[in-house]
Amino acid sequence: MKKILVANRGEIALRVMRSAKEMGIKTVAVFSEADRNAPFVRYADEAVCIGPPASNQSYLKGDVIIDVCKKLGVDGIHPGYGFLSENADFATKVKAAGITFIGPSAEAMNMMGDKLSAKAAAKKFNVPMVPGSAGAIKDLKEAIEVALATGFPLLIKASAGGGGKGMRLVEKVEEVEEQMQLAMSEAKSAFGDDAVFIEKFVSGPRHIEIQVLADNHGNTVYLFERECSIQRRHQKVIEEAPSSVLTPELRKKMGECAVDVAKACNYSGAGTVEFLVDDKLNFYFLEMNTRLQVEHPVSEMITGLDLVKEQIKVARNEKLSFTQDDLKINGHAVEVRVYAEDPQNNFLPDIGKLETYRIPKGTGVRVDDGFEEGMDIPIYYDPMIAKLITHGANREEAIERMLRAISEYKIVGVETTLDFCAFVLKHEAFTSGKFDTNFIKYHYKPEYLNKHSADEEAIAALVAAGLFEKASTNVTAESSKTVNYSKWKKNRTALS
Ligand code: MV4
Repeated sequence: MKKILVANRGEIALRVMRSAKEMGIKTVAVFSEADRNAPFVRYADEAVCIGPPASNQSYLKGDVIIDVCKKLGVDGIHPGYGFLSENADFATKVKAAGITFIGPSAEAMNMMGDKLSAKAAAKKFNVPMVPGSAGAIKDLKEAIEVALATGFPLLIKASAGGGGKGMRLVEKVEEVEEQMQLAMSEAKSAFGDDAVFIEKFVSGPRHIEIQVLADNHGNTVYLFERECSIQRRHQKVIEEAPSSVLTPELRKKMGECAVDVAKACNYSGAGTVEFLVDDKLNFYFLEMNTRLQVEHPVSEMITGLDLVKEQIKVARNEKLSFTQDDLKINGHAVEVRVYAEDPQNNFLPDIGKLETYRIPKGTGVRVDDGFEEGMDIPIYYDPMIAKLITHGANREEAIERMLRAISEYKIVGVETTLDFCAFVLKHEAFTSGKFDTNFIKYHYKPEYLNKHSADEEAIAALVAAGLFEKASTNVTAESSKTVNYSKWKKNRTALS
């Protein structure tokens, strides 16, 4: 493989190209008109504009992207995450054009893209699953029978769904009919497929996923777990590896189940098997993601592997160069997603210019970003500015390092989720490890971040009273963890 096209944008395009470069592989970027000045476009050896900003006129234009490959003599496509990464039709067309799709087969994508066929495949390997319907619910009569056999509360889920879309909670039998109809019509309009199934509701679960890697010679390994329970409306906020609740025995059990799921679909490359883990540490297979995930760096930090390199080697038909026994967990890694969103305003995307943009540095800090100072955050795409990852000898050190890195990160021009992440990282429920997928719902209120303005008002009052110099040590000691330095400085200038 001599030349790879990255069918993606932003931080992940850059991250993929870096690994390709290390392997001596040339890179091609495709970009929309909104991304003309983005770092990933400049980083690539060649770059081609493929259309207007809207994704469906650029990054989702599979045929246009394949044409670029043919013109430029590209022999592999890396799809990143999102966009075309889990599109089986695209993978089929890429293969038909004689280009290597750096990812699993279209068959594996189709099987795992549909939750019911994924569960059917996993069942053959006795992978534990939440009790519920064996297949799609055909009619109301069956729905009521299955509901009564399963017990309440239960969930109706769309087979084609993911990320919580088309999921309905049902608390008593009288609600089954209405919720079935709603679930089916939601599924039909969102995915063009009204197949739904029933699962017993697991309350307060953890979301723990296993990274797997498979070659085309029958070797499949697990690269341990990622704890992804800290989510807000199905959007992950903080991820870490390893999870603080898994014992070595449970880790091995879940890892082996994940390998079984990968084998069940003849998986190739890097993939992720998602599980729910309940308060008694029972685990249940949910679904498999057939792509490189946003949060893959935490797995890289604890294993020392470069997952993109491994993907490329597998796509070149190489054998894995290590076995399960060679893999060991080294320390602890945490990732926070830095979004251009306003945590004070219901996390609405906050678009604008990165007037000041300075990233944290130092021991154990990794920043995967796609922006530079002076750039605008485009409105057309996901508002993630960066992923900030820290690694330490243990969980405490990784968290301390993350708080230090967050305090060094200087972003002016847009609101970000950095302070919100610091709030979570300092919370007792997080530091103790005793949290589940309801953490944000239970523990976060926008007022909790108002410390800024409270501090600033206190400082203003002290300055006015001529006491600022004397009292400042106390104020900073109290507030240095939450005060955004740039705002602080701006205010001081305004006041003095
Ligand atoms: C569940 C569940 C409880 N019980 N299934 C949400 C997204 C989709 N991938 C699966 N999801 C869930 N499935 C049963 N039987 C709770 C969730 C869930 C959730 C899962 C992972 C991470 C965050 C979540 C937030 C709310 C609900």
